[in-house]
Amino acid sequence: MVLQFTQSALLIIDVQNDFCPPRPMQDGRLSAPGALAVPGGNEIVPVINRLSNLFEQQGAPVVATQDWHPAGHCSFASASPSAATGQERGIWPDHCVQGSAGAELHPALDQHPIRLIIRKGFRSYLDSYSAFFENDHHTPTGLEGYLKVLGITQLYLTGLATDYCVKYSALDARRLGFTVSVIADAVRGVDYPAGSLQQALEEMTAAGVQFINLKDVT
Ligand code: VGL
Ligand code: ZN
Repeated sequence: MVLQFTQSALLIIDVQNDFCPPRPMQDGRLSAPGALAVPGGNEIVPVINRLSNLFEQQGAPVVATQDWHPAGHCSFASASPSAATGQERGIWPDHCVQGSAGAELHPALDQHPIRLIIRKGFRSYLDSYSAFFENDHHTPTGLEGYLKVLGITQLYLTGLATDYCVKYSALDARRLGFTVSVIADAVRGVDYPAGSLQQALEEMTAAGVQFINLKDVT
Protein backbone atom coordinates (compact mmCIF):
# COMPACT_ATOMS: atom_id res chain seq x y z
CA MET A 1 0.00 0.00 0.00
CA VAL A 2 1.33 3.42 -0.93
CA LEU A 3 0.26 6.09 1.44
CA GLN A 4 -0.73 9.42 -0.06
CA PHE A 5 0.37 11.91 2.58
CA THR A 6 -0.57 15.15 0.86
CA GLN A 7 -4.21 15.05 1.96
CA SER A 8 -3.69 12.95 5.09
CA ALA A 9 -3.67 13.72 8.79
CA LEU A 10 -2.88 11.60 11.83
CA LEU A 11 -5.21 11.81 14.85
CA ILE A 12 -3.96 10.77 18.28
CA ILE A 13 -7.00 10.28 20.49
CA ASP A 14 -6.76 10.73 24.29
CA VAL A 15 -3.32 9.22 24.96
CA GLN A 16 -3.44 10.53 28.53
CA ASN A 17 -2.18 9.22 31.85
CA ASP A 18 -5.66 8.44 33.17
CA PHE A 19 -6.28 6.04 30.29
CA CYS A 20 -3.04 4.11 30.88
CA PRO A 21 -2.07 1.33 33.31
CA PRO A 22 0.97 1.68 35.61
CA ARG A 23 4.33 1.84 33.81
CA PRO A 24 7.90 1.64 35.15
CA MET A 25 9.32 5.08 35.90
CA GLN A 26 12.98 6.13 35.66
CA ASP A 27 13.62 5.13 39.29
CA GLY A 28 12.23 1.66 38.53
CA ARG A 29 9.04 2.11 40.53
CA LEU A 30 5.61 1.86 38.93
CA SER A 31 3.61 4.98 38.13
CA ALA A 32 0.14 5.29 39.60
CA PRO A 33 -2.56 3.52 37.56
CA GLY A 34 -4.75 5.79 35.46
CA ALA A 35 -8.25 6.39 36.79
CA LEU A 36 -9.73 4.72 33.71
CA ALA A 37 -6.82 2.59 32.56
CA VAL A 38 -7.21 0.84 29.21
CA PRO A 39 -5.36 -2.51 29.07
CA GLY A 40 -2.26 -2.18 26.88
CA GLY A 41 -2.52 1.61 26.76
CA ASN A 42 1.22 2.11 27.22
CA GLU A 43 2.08 -0.30 24.39
CA ILE A 44 0.68 1.89 21.66
CA VAL A 45 2.83 4.92 22.50
CA PRO A 46 5.99 3.82 20.59
CA VAL A 47 3.82 2.85 17.62
CA ILE A 48 2.17 6.28 17.62
CA ASN A 49 5.58 7.97 17.90
CA ARG A 50 6.77 6.16 14.77
CA LEU A 51 3.66 7.27 12.91
CA SER A 52 3.67 10.87 14.09
CA ASN A 53 7.31 11.34 13.11
CA LEU A 54 6.59 9.83 9.70
CA PHE A 55 3.60 12.12 9.10
CA GLU A 56 5.58 15.12 10.28
CA GLN A 57 8.49 14.27 7.92
CA GLN A 58 5.99 14.14 5.08
CA GLY A 59 4.52 17.50 6.05
CA ALA A 60 1.20 15.99 7.09
CA PRO A 61 -0.60 17.40 10.13
CA VAL A 62 -0.63 15.50 13.42
CA VAL A 63 -3.50 16.36 15.78
CA ALA A 64 -3.98 15.11 19.33
CA THR A 65 -7.12 15.22 21.48
CA GLN A 66 -7.30 15.54 25.22
CA ASP A 67 -10.29 14.55 27.37
CA TRP A 68 -10.56 17.65 29.59
CA HIS A 69 -13.25 17.54 32.25
CA PRO A 70 -14.08 20.05 34.98
CA ALA A 71 -14.38 18.63 38.51
CA GLY A 72 -17.92 17.35 39.05
CA HIS A 73 -18.37 16.56 35.34
CA CYS A 74 -21.67 14.88 34.40
CA SER A 75 -19.85 11.68 33.28
CA PHE A 76 -18.34 11.15 36.74
CA ALA A 77 -19.93 8.55 39.02
CA SER A 78 -19.05 10.86 41.92
CA ALA A 79 -21.36 13.50 40.44
CA SER A 80 -24.21 11.16 39.65
CA PRO A 81 -25.84 9.51 42.71
CA SER A 82 -28.06 7.30 40.54
CA ALA A 83 -24.95 5.83 38.93
CA ALA A 84 -23.00 5.14 42.08
CA THR A 85 -23.11 1.44 41.30
CA GLY A 86 -21.15 2.09 38.12
CA GLN A 87 -23.61 0.12 36.00
CA GLU A 88 -24.97 3.03 34.04
CA ARG A 89 -23.70 3.56 30.50
CA GLY A 90 -21.50 6.60 30.01
CA ILE A 91 -20.71 6.94 33.71
CA TRP A 92 -17.04 6.61 34.65
CA PRO A 93 -14.70 7.07 37.58
CA ASP A 94 -13.44 10.65 37.84
CA HIS A 95 -10.82 11.02 35.10
CA CYS A 96 -8.92 13.60 33.04
CA VAL A 97 -9.76 16.46 35.39
CA GLN A 98 -8.52 19.72 33.89
CA GLY A 99 -4.96 20.50 34.98
CA SER A 100 -4.46 17.20 36.82
CA ALA A 101 -1.56 14.80 36.18
CA GLY A 102 -4.08 12.26 34.93
CA ALA A 103 -5.19 14.63 32.18
CA GLU A 104 -1.64 15.16 30.86
CA LEU A 105 -0.60 13.48 27.65
CA HIS A 106 1.41 10.28 28.26
CA PRO A 107 4.99 11.29 29.17
CA ALA A 108 6.49 9.00 26.49
CA LEU A 109 4.27 10.45 23.74
CA ASP A 110 6.47 12.52 21.43
CA GLN A 111 4.73 15.89 21.36
CA HIS A 112 7.13 17.48 18.89
CA PRO A 113 5.17 16.43 15.76
CA ILE A 114 1.79 17.46 17.25
CA ARG A 115 0.54 20.68 15.65
CA LEU A 116 -2.85 20.99 17.32
CA ILE A 117 -4.36 19.74 20.55
CA ILE A 118 -8.15 19.67 20.69
CA ARG A 119 -9.65 19.57 24.16
CA LYS A 120 -13.13 18.14 24.61
CA GLY A 121 -15.62 17.35 27.36
CA PHE A 122 -14.99 20.68 29.12
CA ARG A 123 -18.68 21.59 29.52
CA SER A 124 -19.82 20.20 32.88
CA TYR A 125 -23.26 19.18 31.55
CA LEU A 126 -22.12 17.50 28.33
CA ASP A 127 -19.73 14.60 27.66
CA SER A 128 -17.67 14.26 24.52
CA TYR A 129 -16.17 11.10 23.07
CA SER A 130 -15.66 12.23 19.49
CA ALA A 131 -12.85 14.49 18.35
CA PHE A 132 -15.42 16.27 16.13
CA PHE A 133 -18.65 16.68 18.15
CA GLU A 134 -19.73 16.59 21.77
CA ASN A 135 -22.07 13.73 22.69
CA ASP A 136 -25.12 15.80 21.69
CA HIS A 137 -23.80 15.05 18.13
CA HIS A 138 -24.27 18.74 17.39
CA THR A 139 -21.79 20.93 19.27
CA PRO A 140 -18.57 21.01 17.18
CA THR A 141 -15.03 21.00 18.52
CA GLY A 142 -13.71 22.88 15.48
CA LEU A 143 -11.57 19.99 14.22
CA GLU A 144 -13.64 19.54 11.05
CA GLY A 145 -12.91 23.13 10.03
CA TYR A 146 -9.19 22.82 10.79
CA LEU A 147 -8.83 19.70 8.66
CA LYS A 148 -11.03 20.86 5.77
CA VAL A 149 -9.30 24.26 5.53
CA LEU A 150 -6.04 22.35 5.15
CA GLY A 151 -7.53 20.20 2.36
CA ILE A 152 -7.34 16.99 4.37
CA THR A 153 -9.51 14.14 3.06
CA GLN A 154 -7.91 11.08 4.63
CA LEU A 155 -7.60 10.39 8.35
CA TYR A 156 -5.50 7.85 10.23
CA LEU A 157 -6.71 7.21 13.77
CA THR A 158 -4.72 6.07 16.78
CA GLY A 159 -5.20 6.17 20.56
CA LEU A 160 -7.67 5.32 23.30
CA ALA A 161 -10.17 3.89 23.67
CA THR A 162 -11.11 1.88 20.57
CA ASP A 163 -14.71 1.35 21.69
CA TYR A 164 -15.34 4.94 22.87
CA CYS A 165 -13.41 7.97 21.72
CA VAL A 166 -11.74 6.27 18.74
CA LYS A 167 -15.05 4.78 17.58
CA TYR A 168 -17.05 7.99 17.95
CA SER A 169 -14.31 9.93 16.17
CA ALA A 170 -14.13 7.41 13.33
CA LEU A 171 -17.90 7.34 12.82
CA ASP A 172 -18.19 11.14 12.86
CA ALA A 173 -15.26 11.41 10.45
CA ARG A 174 -17.01 9.06 8.02
CA ARG A 175 -20.24 11.08 8.33
CA LEU A 176 -18.24 14.22 7.56
CA GLY A 177 -16.94 12.62 4.36
CA PHE A 178 -13.38 11.70 5.34
CA THR A 179 -11.74 8.46 4.33
CA VAL A 180 -10.87 6.78 7.64
CA SER A 181 -8.27 4.19 8.57
CA VAL A 182 -7.88 3.00 12.14
CA ILE A 183 -4.35 1.79 12.83
CA ALA A 184 -5.15 -1.43 14.68
CA ASP A 185 -1.83 -1.81 16.48
CA ALA A 186 -2.01 1.82 17.63
CA VAL A 187 -5.37 1.57 19.45
CA ARG A 188 -6.63 -0.30 22.53
CA GLY A 189 -10.15 -0.75 23.92
CA VAL A 190 -11.74 -0.92 27.36
CA ASP A 191 -14.37 -3.55 26.39
CA TYR A 192 -16.70 -2.29 29.09
CA PRO A 193 -19.44 -3.37 29.13
CA ALA A 194 -18.16 -6.72 27.84
CA GLY A 195 -18.71 -7.01 24.09
CA SER A 196 -18.40 -3.30 23.40
CA LEU A 197 -15.06 -3.76 21.63
CA GLN A 198 -16.45 -6.30 19.17
CA GLN A 199 -19.51 -4.13 18.62
CA ALA A 200 -17.30 -1.12 17.97
CA LEU A 201 -15.27 -2.99 15.33
CA GLU A 202 -18.50 -4.05 13.61
CA GLU A 203 -19.98 -0.55 13.67
CA MET A 204 -16.82 0.99 12.28
CA THR A 205 -16.51 -1.66 9.56
CA ALA A 206 -20.16 -1.13 8.57
CA ALA A 207 -19.46 2.61 8.28
CA GLY A 208 -16.59 2.01 5.84
CA VAL A 209 -13.68 2.40 8.24
CA GLN A 210 -10.56 0.50 7.15
CA PHE A 211 -8.29 -1.29 9.59
CA ILE A 212 -4.57 -1.31 8.86
CA ASN A 213 -1.34 -1.79 10.81
CA LEU A 214 1.84 0.24 11.30
CA LYS A 215 3.65 -1.97 8.79
CA ASP A 216 1.14 -0.96 6.10
CA VAL A 217 2.17 2.66 6.53
CA THR A 218 5.93 2.40 6.96
C1 VGL B 1 -13.07 8.00 27.04
C2 VGL B 1 -14.58 7.19 28.55
C3 VGL B 1 -14.71 8.45 29.10
C4 VGL B 1 -12.13 7.71 25.89
C5 VGL B 1 -13.19 9.26 27.58
O1 VGL B 1 -11.16 8.49 25.70
O2 VGL B 1 -12.35 6.72 25.18
N1 VGL B 1 -13.77 6.97 27.52
N2 VGL B 1 -14.02 9.48 28.61
ZN1 ZN C 1 -14.05 11.37 29.64
